[in-house]
Amino acid sequence: MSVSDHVDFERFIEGVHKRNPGQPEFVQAVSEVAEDVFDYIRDKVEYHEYQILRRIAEPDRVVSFRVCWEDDNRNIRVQRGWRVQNNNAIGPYKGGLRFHPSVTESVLKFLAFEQTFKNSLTGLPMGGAKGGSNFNPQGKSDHEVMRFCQSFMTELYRHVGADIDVPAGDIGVGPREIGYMFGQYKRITNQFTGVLTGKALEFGGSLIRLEATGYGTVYFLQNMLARADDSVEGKTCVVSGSGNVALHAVEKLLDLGATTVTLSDSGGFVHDPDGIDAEKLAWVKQLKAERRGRIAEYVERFPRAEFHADRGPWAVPCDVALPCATQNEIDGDDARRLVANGCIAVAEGANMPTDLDGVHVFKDAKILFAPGKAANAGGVAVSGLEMSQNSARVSWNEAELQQHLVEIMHGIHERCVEHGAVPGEPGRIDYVRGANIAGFVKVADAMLAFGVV
Ligand code: NDP
Ligand code: 2IT
Repeated sequence: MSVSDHVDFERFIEGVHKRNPGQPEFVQAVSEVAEDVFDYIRDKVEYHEYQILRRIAEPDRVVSFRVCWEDDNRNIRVQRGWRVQNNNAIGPYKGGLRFHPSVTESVLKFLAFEQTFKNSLTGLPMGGAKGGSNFNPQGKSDHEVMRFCQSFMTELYRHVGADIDVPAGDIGVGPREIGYMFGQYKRITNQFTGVLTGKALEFGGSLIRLEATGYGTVYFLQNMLARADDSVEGKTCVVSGSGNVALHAVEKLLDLGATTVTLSDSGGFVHDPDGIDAEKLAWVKQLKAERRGRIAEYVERFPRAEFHADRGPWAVPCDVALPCATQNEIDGDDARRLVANGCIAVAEGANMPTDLDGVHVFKDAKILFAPGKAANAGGVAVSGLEMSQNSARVSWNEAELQQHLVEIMHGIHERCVEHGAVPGEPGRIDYVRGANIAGFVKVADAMLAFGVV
């Protein structure tokens, strides 16, 4: 960036800061994208004249609402719900719902902003949105979760629709919650439409949607390593999280001959130096899905492993790191530790798990670093395929869908390579820059076609 471009960039970020007080995650996500986009649009007058980035960084709308529900002790509980519809230039709004006590408007705005670029990268016609609530499903009974989901949908239904906005799952929202919300939408509207994705197979869900984010993240890793004449086989991997994304990433790593030595949750991480094999993985899946237990229980069942409370797994030496839990779980120090311990590749299964300092550490160290908006796009891509199947009232078979997912992840990798070449360093790809620019161009060109709206 030249000095005057840098001044423009600083002024832009200052404006974002001022307009979004108390929303650090949103400002962080916009800053990361703007760093690359400012450089790219330097000589592209129309993007400046039409204020494209400024407009993408202002959500189309933020809907905020009260969600009341009654717990099992008949106490009335009050939660906040939101849907952030960021941009629908290239398709209906699309993005998950997150139920977690850490959810704020800032978190959902950052996620909806990122989703806009991610969905564009998939090549499918989907705009960007995100929603959720500060409701904490942990420790709640099935009936409490059901009542909450029904109450949440009783407000949300008026803002969504198969051709308007199609939510799905995210942290704290899996098949159980999607079932309750779909049931309530159908009941209120008397319509059976593809208003949510991540549905069970019996009522319009798609095969491999559950696996798609974790598998896709590993496919992206595979593409990066293949381009560097390397492969996933034989790698030692550190994975965080123990939810949908983490466990399916571990499953695919195992398939491809890599060894995963860690898993985590908000209580801490487990380190299993022998590796998490198929039997152990099946046990963790059951622990999490059926018993909704804590990862600390792993060491009771597999005593050669160690549990470390209140810490992430980033000090464990590895070849590859896959952060699959939540935002800002890798800071600059974690990133420096990973690099010092010989990590050669990072693929983000979670959204924005690396903070800005950490991103710069990985970029400076020139390791292979795949940002979430590229690496974890497999989930929303298969959601897009679920929408297609719902519209056509068909169900594709597993082989077809697997093939689509592999091809879509390959296509995203190609788009990153096309836009991520580092000047003066032949062959090197900056995947962050590649993803930001490739994601931006499609949305920006659609917005230009619409004029000022
Ligand atoms: P799950 O709810 O299935 O699992 C989340 C995991 O992350 C749990 O192990 C959870 O631990 C842990 N976690 C959540 N919040 C925190 C926190 N504040 N600190 C430490 N650990 C935490 O969610 P997913 O696997 O679906 O989502 C994981 C990440 O992947 C998120 O960033 C999500 O946005 C992203 N993602 C998800 C997609 C999907 O299709 N599901 C698609 C693309 C991205 P605990 O149980 O203790 O809370
Ligand atoms: O962050 C994400 O891409 C998701 N949670 C999946 C969104 C979706 O609509 O499938």
